[in-house]
Amino acid sequence: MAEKKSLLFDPVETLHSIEEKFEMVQVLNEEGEIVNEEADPKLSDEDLQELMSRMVYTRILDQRSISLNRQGRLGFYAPTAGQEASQLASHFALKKEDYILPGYRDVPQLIWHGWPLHQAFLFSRGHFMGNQMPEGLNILPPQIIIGAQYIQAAGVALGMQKRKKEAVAITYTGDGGSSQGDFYEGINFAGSFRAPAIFIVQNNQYAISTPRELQTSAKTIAQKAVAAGIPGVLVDGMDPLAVYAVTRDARERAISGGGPTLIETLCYRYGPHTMAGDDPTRYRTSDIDSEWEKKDPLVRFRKYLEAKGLWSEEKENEVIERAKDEIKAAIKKADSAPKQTVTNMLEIMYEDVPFNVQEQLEIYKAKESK
Ligand SMILES: Cc1ncc(C[n+]2csc(CCOP(=O)(O)OP(=O)(O)O)c2C)c(N)n1
Repeated sequence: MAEKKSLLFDPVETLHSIEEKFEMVQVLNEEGEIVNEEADPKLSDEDLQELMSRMVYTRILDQRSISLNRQGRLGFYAPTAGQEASQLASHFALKKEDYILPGYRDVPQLIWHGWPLHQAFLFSRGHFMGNQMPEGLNILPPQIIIGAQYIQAAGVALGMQKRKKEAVAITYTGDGGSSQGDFYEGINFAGSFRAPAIFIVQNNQYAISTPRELQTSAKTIAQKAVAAGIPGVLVDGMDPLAVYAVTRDARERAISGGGPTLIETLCYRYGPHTMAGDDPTRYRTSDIDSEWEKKDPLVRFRKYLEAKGLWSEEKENEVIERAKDEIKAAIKKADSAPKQTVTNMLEIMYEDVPFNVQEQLEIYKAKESK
């Protein structure tokens, strides 16, 4: 029997020492106090108020979308409450030229990038007009295939690099998405070409009912960046200032040739996975819910802004009323879209329609013109 050779290093020790380095970045604690002066992005008063307005607006949009879904006036919907800092503060660090490759829960970032609300509602209803993005709006429709957007983001970022654009491709998936092959291929490929991409994993603790602990034996998802040779950051996803600072840095690194970054935002979804029958009480306890509610991004940001004299109940109510009015107008506009036909679907699918589809197209045109 060969003599057991000892390695020059201890791989278990190496693993642990790497894992320990991925500490969570936090700027604002649960009490709304700055705990990391150095990392404070020092946003202007106007920017702080704008970011708060967007988070409040989006919480209302979430509540309204849930009730519109229950009334049968919306189709597919994935609730967003609890993830506002992860979604909106990361988006706040972007520029119009940046490209967003979202997952199905990332409607808020698309709205703030310029996706008209009535189109988001049409998307939810599966109406083709929801996916006809306005010219110059750099977004793709929300991806339903888990993780597929990671590969597409690597490609879009590479395209931007080749065209010498000063812009990034940003993509979002969940903790479940980080177990997909596409996730690894995307971050590895982008790293290999130093493509200007930002890969965000919103770790909201559950992939439908599968808890984060079952997803991987890695201590953090951020550390998966190491194997791709790119920077990885673990950030408090309920802290808008930390999420903003980390994404801003990743963007700067990307556009200055430093390649992609993987960001894991620790957050929580308060609602069900989607409105299609998920019941979170079957896999989460109310104790876990209340632990996370204490970390609420809106609560801590409100405290922070109020202490600075930048926020009030009156301001918040103004945003709530505006959100309600705009949502009402947008759903009315979505209602006035023409009824979708099979012809519509077949016509927009191909540039050159294959003969067999052409045959079907003729049949449906005849049927639908009656
Ligand atoms: C490739 C693929 N496999 C399975 C599904 C079904 N599915 C839809 S959502 C989901 C869980 C995703 O969880 P996570 O990535 O953590 O994102 P979250 O919904 O929590 O935001 C699964 C398995 C899918 N849409 N695509």
